[in-house]
Amino acid sequence: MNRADFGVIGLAVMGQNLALNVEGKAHTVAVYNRTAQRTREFIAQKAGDKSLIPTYSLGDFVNRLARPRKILLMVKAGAPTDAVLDQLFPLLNKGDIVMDGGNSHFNDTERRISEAEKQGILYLGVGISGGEYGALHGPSIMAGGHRKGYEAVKGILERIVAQGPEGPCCAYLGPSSAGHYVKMVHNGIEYAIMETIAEAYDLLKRGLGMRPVEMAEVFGGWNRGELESYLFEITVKILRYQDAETGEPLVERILDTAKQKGTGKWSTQSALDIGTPAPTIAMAVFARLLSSLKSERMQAEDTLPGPDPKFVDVDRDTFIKELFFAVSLTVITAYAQGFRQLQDASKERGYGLEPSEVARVWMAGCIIRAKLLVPIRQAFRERSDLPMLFLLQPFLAFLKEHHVGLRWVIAKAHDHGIPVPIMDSALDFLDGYRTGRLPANLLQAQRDFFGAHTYQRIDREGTFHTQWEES
Ligand code: NBP
Repeated sequence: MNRADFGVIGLAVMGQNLALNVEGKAHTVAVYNRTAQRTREFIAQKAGDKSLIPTYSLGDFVNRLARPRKILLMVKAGAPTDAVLDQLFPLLNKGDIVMDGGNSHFNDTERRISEAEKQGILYLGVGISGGEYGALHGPSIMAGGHRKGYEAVKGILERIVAQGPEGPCCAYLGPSSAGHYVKMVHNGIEYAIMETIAEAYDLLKRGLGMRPVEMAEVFGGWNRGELESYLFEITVKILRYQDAETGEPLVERILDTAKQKGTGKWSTQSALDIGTPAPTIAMAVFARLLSSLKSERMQAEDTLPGPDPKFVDVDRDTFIKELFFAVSLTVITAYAQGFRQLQDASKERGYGLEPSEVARVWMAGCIIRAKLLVPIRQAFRERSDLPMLFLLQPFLAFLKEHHVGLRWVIAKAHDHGIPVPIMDSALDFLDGYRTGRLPANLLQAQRDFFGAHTYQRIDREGTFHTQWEES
């Protein structure tokens, strides 16, 4: 019987394209999907003369794989993934390799690794980024879990991922749930960058009165410079896209309610759990939540006071120039917070993450791929324990030169009542980080006043409590 050297479970958009990608690199791929019709359609439409083996039961799927089996799971995260694993594990043998390529929560991955270990299955939590196109042509893959399992699939993964300026965009990032944790923070940074771009769009639109095609020119110019990245590239294409029915820019016909699948929220929840400040990523999640209150916002627009959003006495070219710096600083801050979260999580969870390696894997294939990752990687190569990107060049010089621009843009936005929560949070984070004495002394006094929570002093050692008033 012809056996496959790779197997894919889950034939929605990601699974199909990854199966085709692996097959295209001279492998025979066995495929299985819960709903048989999807498998039939996939084979009928996409298989042609390809080396794909359709299977219609997990038992058959497992039997058609050469050992040790190499299986990639691309099903919906959460209960569906558990449902598949519950059926799959009993069918496998010691030494088989299971990769979960879905956006699984890192706690789920740790639990599944423990389950797999009982049977000697080599389990990998594998974050995959790049969407539908990346899955077919070259994604970025962030792997974690059983190292020996990774070594067994490394050759295949390196051939199917995007080839970046510094090699294939995949790596073993650490034990346990390291891969899924890094993917989660990747998505948190993605939320923040997307929201930053959306704020710039709003300022250009409502502040300067620009049309989408004009904005496309602005973003296109930025994308040819230091902000060159996938998210700016697609924004330019979106702004240029005309709706066939109305002849207007399609973006202006899209409902302004942002949905989410949860990875940004998880990233923020984990930042809170490990006690790392990542307010810009958190604010991007809250901004999406605020956007979901559409009907309330529509009512409030007629009720709550605020200034006219249209800028007066603002030179258009000057504003666009400063906005570039404001956006750049906010984007760098999102990366800075994300990398700091990864470093803190790595310490707490024992991942042993190498930030420069994470930057390398993000250089191509993934949604946050950007030219900026070149200096970011360099910074972490110089100092892998660098606590804050802005402490090193070229980021320090850029901040020195342009923080005034960020302040000015935010001030203009506030003067005109245009919300810029991500830019705000970035500036507040930077100002907080550079403030040697924050007003937290007053918080400590308040905590001690009402809860006898004690405080420390700056002029002597020890822990103190004060009876703040006569009882
Ligand atoms: P979906 O996330 O939409 O999942 C659909 C797949 O899950 C189908 O194969 C479906 O089988 C299967 N499935 C479900 Br739903 N419940 C199941 C169950 N109880 N038992 C067995 N199979 C079940 O597909 P996707 O968008 O291709 O994403 C796959 C994974 O990759 C997800 O974890 C996603 O978060 C992650 N991811 C997606 C992207 C992206 O751009 N879409 C990017 C990166 C990562 P059925 O056909 O029988 O319903």
